[in-house]
Amino acid sequence: MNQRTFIMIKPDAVVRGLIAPIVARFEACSLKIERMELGNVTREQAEASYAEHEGKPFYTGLVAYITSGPVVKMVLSGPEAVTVCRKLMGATNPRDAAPGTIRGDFGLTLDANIIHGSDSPESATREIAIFFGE
Ligand code: D4T
Repeated sequence: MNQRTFIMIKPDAVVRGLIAPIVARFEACSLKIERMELGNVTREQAEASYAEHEGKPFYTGLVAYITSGPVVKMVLSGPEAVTVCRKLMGATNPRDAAPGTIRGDFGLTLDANIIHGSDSPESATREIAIFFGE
């Protein structure tokens, strides 16, 4: 089934000059780039997208980190795009992520784990609304 998903290349990856190699991974899998934009995440967007983590010990740091510098926001589409992108990204904690995945190859720590991708089609719809106003 054709799906859309929301992907964000996080501030640590942008600072380290990893935009091109990360985007290349998605293009290599024939995912279509529908939208792509470099910019900052506002505090309101960060709080809306991480609402499920509010109150957890890492929440404050998470919001501070995601608003700390430019990110690349993308909408990608293709067959089973949500699952395909999650597989390409690898496990949330880069230390658990398999070699060959984006986090496995480029990630260092859980609190700066390179990339975000929607975990379901419903999350994708919600996140695309938050970050692209669609
Ligand atoms: P995101 O949302 O960034 O794609 O990550 P995941 O969907 O893979 O994982 P998540 O929602 O469980 O975590 C969101 C974000 O919080 C950071 N984090 C997570 C952290 O700093 N400490 C923690 O203990 C956990 C569980 C990493 C990703």
